[in-house]
Amino acid sequence: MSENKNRKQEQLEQFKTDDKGEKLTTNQGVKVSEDEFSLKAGKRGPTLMEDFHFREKMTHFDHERIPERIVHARGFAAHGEFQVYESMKEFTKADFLQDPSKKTPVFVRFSTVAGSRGSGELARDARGFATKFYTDEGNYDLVGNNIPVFFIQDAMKFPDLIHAVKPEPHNEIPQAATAHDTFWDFVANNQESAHMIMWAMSDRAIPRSFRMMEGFGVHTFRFVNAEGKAHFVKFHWKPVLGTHSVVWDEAQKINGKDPDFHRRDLWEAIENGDYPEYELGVQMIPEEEEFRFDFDILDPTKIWPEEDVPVKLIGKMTLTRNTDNYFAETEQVAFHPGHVVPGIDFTNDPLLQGRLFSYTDTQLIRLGGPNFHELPINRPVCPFHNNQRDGYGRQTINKGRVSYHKNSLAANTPEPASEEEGGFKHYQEKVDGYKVQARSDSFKDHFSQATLFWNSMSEAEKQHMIQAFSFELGKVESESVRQQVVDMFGNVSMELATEFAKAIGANPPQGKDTGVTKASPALSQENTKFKADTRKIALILGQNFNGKEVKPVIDELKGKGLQIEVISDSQGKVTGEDGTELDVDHTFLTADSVLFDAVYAAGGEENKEFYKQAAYFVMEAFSHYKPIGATHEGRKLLEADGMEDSPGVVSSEDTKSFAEQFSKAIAEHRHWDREVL
Ligand code: HDE
Repeated sequence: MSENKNRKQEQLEQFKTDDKGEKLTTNQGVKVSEDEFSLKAGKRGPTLMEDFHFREKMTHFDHERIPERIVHARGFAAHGEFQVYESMKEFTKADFLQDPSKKTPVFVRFSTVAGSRGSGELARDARGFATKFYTDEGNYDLVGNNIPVFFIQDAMKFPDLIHAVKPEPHNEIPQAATAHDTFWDFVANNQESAHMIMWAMSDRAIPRSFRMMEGFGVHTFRFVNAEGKAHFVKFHWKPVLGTHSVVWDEAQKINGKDPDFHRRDLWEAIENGDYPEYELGVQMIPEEEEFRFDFDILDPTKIWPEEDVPVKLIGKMTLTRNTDNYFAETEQVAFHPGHVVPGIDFTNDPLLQGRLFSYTDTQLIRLGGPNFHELPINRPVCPFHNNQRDGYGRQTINKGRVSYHKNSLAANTPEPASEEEGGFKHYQEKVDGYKVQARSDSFKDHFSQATLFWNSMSEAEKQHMIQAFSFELGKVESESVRQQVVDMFGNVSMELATEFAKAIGANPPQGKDTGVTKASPALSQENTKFKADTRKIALILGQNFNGKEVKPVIDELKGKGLQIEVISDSQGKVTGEDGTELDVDHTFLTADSVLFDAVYAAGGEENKEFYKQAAYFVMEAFSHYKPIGATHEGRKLLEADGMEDSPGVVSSEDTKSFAEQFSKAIAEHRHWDREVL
């Protein structure tokens, strides 16, 4: 494991312990002489209560679990650093956004939303993308998702949304899936969800990797500079490797073959030194221009199209270190959108306002009391002083008699800091209105941006969405709910709703859609970055393969930053006809094409069983539009179904330009223009 030290790492070091090589003790420090057999009255007699080691060991075990997060239970995290490109002084006084030479430690947790802690990672779902910046002015949490909008506009509805999406209450089915009646019933009866549903039914909801997805703060926040001038701001994370997804059939299979696919990918990338990178982007709107748009900029079901409000890339985050202990770090980390620093402030987005309550509240039950900020992973790297005292699990030993303000016995300290001294001053927004429980009229257009999203998709992406709606609603039992959803999405796009209505045997939608013709090219993954770096190739090899020619190809592909794993029919080694020996990483039994980005079939000795399994492997990868490379006997695998001339299939008799062509095909990610057989 790499040891990239930063201030947070140094702080965490103080809490780490390594039991290797030590004598076993109780938690009281008493050395233990027996750890296999409890104390009994006679070898075959009853266990005695006075066996304090047994009692302590069992009690601790009985209490090992804490409640999982009510949402985002399944997550995975890593440490890293953030650096701003140039000072953002003009817009914000946030200290960590001033100095390009300053490195701010971060801890990032990615998650799915609906599934339990043990659920498969390739569920069709939004992904959480929560970043804790350990700044010199205190912790700043950017608690975002990989989708820039949300299902609802007001936090009041969050419990309803989550009740509808979670497994149904009578039988706890289905796990980590939206394809069931209560979810779609919620959607049809809460039509503000339309835009978010378009994203959830798109490829965004089945990312290839945590390293290849965008992140969004979702809400509109405020940047405030030293002069007190404010800008509305939306936050974006842009992955350096581009935004890429798997296909739905593949996602479902990955959940069976490797339910840890995403965490394994992140863990291995970091262990290999392929540090995941994301650029931080901001969209900013001056306070005076709040009403310039045809949507309300406080509405969390709306994006600010990038073509209208450009994303300014202001810095980069690099994840450089895996955790030492999943529970202590990933499970105990407590994020909160209300953890802000001077220079970053809130807006009246009613979803954000409600979140400001929920996150502390949930930690109180999950982490068992008000002292969760003292857990090593949650501690700021700057000092903290106040008059809060006591509570479960208190670790700080506050000296002195004074725990109140104002006082004279401690010279009125700890004392509030002035703004110049770094004291947080809430942005002074003028608020004037009646107390009402209502939706603003400016929040009532639920469909225009959903149509904008549809218009922005490529043909392949549109097909994937039609299939996603057809799958999800195909699992809904209530005909009435199915029809309600068809009619609802007729407002978004008649084309989309008519297509999936056909697939699920519903009536076509009536009426007409919004008629919005605008598109936002930035929304299509077709316009993302394409790179071959770090992509995983399954190399299919049999005994007596052409070692002389294949080995240089392997070296060249590795040189281009690709990861290669050898697949064969049995474990151990494969030996080329020239004596080249390679370790077999997996057999056809322990691996599957869905776990790789590309397949390179280089073949080997004739063997019917080998070729049967290899042919299935290649065929499956082909059906998921993946790049296929074939040389030598491997080329035979392409003959059967006439794959040879398809896009993204690189087959070559001589290996000279093969690696070059193959890695180009890999960089393209998937070959959607391929006719799948
Ligand atoms: Fe969350 N959300 N959320 N959420 N959320 C939680 O807090 C909540 C929302 C997000 O890796 C919970 O510590 C309400 C939007 C992430 O630990 C809880 C509302 C966005 C994570 C909670 C929302 C998010 C959470 C559960 C509607 C994207 C995981 C455990 C008003 C901007 C953080 C916890 C991690 C977690 C409440 C909506 C992102 C219950 C009430 C919108 C990434 O407090």
